[in-house]
Amino acid sequence: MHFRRAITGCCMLASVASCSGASTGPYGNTGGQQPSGSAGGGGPVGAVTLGPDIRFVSSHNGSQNPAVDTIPAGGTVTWTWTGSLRHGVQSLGSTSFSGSGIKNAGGAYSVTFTEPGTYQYDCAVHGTAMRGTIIVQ
Ligand SMILES: [Cu+2]
Repeated sequence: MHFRRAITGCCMLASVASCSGASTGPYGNTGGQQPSGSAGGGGPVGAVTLGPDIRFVSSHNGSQNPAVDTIPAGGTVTWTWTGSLRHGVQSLGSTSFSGSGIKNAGGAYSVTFTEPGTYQYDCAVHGTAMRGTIIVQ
């Protein structure tokens, strides 16, 4: 059931590449949500994780359910599946984008947003219990 593949080597590479000061990782913040401000969660703009439980989390500012990310037009949002639950990025409303479909843990999905607007989404599995918003400027 458990695929070990090159996960260990991959993770080591990833941690070296992304370990620019945030040694505690994306969930290392003890207080839950970060205060809104320039410091944020320290991650890149447009990086959102799904899970490990029922939540979308902005790696940039720590916001969750909804995870709110603001990106420039032409910017890309990448969702990364964590934990063991299946999730899916599902666009809501009239300003829509292509959803990911339902993916297993370890999946990733990216969308480049060219048109300014506010894009609401939720989880194709968990519905509005998991929500996010992308603001494209
Ligand atoms: Cu979900």
